[in-house]
Amino acid sequence: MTNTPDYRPMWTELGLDLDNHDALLDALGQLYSDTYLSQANRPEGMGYFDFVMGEVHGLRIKELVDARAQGKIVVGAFCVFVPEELVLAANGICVGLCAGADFGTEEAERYLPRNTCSLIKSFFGFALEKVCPYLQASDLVVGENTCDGKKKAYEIFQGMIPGQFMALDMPNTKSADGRAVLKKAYVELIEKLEELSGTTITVEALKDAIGVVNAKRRALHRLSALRQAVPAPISGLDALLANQVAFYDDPQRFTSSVETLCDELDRRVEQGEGVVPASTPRIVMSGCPMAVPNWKLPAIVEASGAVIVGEESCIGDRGQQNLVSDEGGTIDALIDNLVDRYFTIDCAVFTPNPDRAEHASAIADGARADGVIHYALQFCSPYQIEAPMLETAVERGGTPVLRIDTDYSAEDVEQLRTRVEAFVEQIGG
Ligand code: BJ8
Repeated sequence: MTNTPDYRPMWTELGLDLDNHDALLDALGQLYSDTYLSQANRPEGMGYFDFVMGEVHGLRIKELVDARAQGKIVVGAFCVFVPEELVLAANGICVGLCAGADFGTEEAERYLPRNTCSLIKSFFGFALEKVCPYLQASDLVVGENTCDGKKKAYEIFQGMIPGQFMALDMPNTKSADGRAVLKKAYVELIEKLEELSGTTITVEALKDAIGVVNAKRRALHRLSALRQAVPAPISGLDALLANQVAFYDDPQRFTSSVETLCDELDRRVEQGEGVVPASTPRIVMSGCPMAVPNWKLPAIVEASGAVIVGEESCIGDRGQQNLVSDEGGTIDALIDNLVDRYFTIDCAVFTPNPDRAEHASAIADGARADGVIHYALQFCSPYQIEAPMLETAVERGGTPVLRIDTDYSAEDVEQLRTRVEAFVEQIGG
């Protein structure tokens, strides 16, 4: 992470704690270099993503600050149920806030029980240590009422960012009533966005926004499809990075960068060129989202001699599957279209949630996976409880599953390595 221009005045103005922020950037820079830059045979198209990561607290934040100065709003979101389409249609920019680093955990545990998942502790830690410029640059932070941990944590969290927070009420069943709850939540979000931005969302603006986000998803679908090739043309770590950057970057620039990357991967596939040999064991990851810079388990998997060829995850296929129809001539019709698409996200907070296991099996089959690793964060009841059901369904289709529960700390790295290596040996043999 190089920070060539001096962003410190901007960070100070945003209210960051510079000492804490320096410590975070130092740790991230080292981690990025060890995890990413050390990989062999990377596609040239990853250069863009390396640049974005190098400027993730610099140039991108400056773009947000400049956009605000020109009258745009910045909206931070914790969940893929917050429609970027609505934010764009309200002359806004949507950024992901879910944090993936073990930072500020001790501080967070002053407010949260120790048995809270790492993801929640991480966004608390980032806020308390004042190290997240995305949070500081957001006019509105939308927190969705999904799992109990998030719901209850938001009750405390909103007191830390007074006037900045909005709770998005979420259904917990995929019923007609549940659909109505989601639609009501989206209507309320529109009202809030219009109030904040001083604009009225028009049919035309919303259709444009749907087009922009659909194009981004199409590009990511193309990337997913290319990973099905044998040999895999890109590492799982690099594909994960592209999916992570989707939450921060300008959507149009991101789309064209992913398309450029995919053109290169297309050529690799045509020439039978892989990032690893064709005999490399192929793994699909399934489970909790992996927010930047949560690369611990994928790095262990790929260092163990396997390649990750798909993710059943919100930062992956679950979050990006399906497009929104732009058919319809009213805002109400377009909100229905949004609900149609977002209601297909098979997050484990829904009950029952049979589609997720089917989805994981379909990804594993499509990607010709030799094994699936189910990844759950410790204390994440929704994903931990679904794990055995998913394992049974995927193994019924003939693909072995390894279940892993972990957190963001480095304490279990050696233990994980041992388990993953044994699994890779089993499926590769
Ligand atoms: S749609 S997965 S982004 S809620 S890991 S905080 S579930 S205890 S993140 Fe998620 Fe939206 Fe669902 Fe996706 Fe709770 Fe589990 Fe922690 Fe989690």
